[in-house]
Amino acid sequence: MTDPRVQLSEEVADALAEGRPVVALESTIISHGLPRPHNREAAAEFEAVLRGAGVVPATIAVLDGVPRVGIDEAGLDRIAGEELAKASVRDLPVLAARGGSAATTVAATMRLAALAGVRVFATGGLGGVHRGFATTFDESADLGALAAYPVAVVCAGVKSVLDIGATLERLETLSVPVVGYGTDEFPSFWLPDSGHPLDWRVDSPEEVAAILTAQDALAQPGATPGLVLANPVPADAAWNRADHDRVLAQAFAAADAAKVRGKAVTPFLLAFIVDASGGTSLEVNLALARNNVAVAGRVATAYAASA
Ligand code: PSU
Ligand code: MN
Repeated sequence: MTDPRVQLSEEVADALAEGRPVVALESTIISHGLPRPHNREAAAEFEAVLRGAGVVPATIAVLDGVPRVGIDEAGLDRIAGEELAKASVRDLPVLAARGGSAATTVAATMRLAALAGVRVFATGGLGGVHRGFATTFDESADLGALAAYPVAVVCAGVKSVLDIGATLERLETLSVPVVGYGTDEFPSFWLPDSGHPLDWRVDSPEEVAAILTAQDALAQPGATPGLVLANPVPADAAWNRADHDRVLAQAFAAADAAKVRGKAVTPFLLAFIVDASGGTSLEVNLALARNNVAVAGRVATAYAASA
């Protein structure tokens, strides 16, 4: 068996030891969320955005049984180029024992970031409660991870293919703080709004850092949740609402007509949406992810400065 312990890149280990800012990056968005070759370019761009701001990127994945926090160029090539499995938290021990490789979801990325001591994480969108959950019980393990690991996740909300209201209810039940970054409303991935108001809004990275510091001070060992920093897609990069609504309605109708069920529904819908939008949904996806990475860099910098 390979060593199942988390392996930090030298760069990440040094930065953490010296109290310099580090931002965790998810690998499932690279391997499953974005098509080739855009995915490899995006992986490089996210890291470059952070480095340009003096922040150390820690892309997270499991390679040959080793959970890695901070991945080199060859590792990024593998994540973008290979047909990797998608691993959530429950898959980590099996992969480690078998020497397997996988991209990590938000949940698994949070777990490994927490083990490494990385406090801030950027992704595109969170997993959540699926439409029809009352009969399928389909709810992403991302929500349970947010309740369990002290990592702040900068995201553009959840995709409107999920049940946004139910997702927010579950986050409340799980005692996960949800804070709008420059917004009073929860964003819905491709759109900056969703009709769901938020209780808390911040307008600067320093305000987020203050909340994280307070969360650390109030921490109960083994029971400290993460935080959702809901960062809307910039207005000039958002999808047009009418096109969004039209394409989503077409996607749901097509899934129904093709009798797609269960866990095949989301991949079907997302592929349909990229296609039917003529690539617009992909451009919006890249823009919001880039923006989340930039904001996460500023938050990690403010948090490191306040420590
Ligand atoms: N949302 C996106 N793109 C993604 C995902 C979510 O807009 O690629 C991925 C993330 O890795 C997230 C995972 O953690 O899907 C949730 O999957 P599941 O519902 O199977 O837990
Ligand atoms: Mn699921």
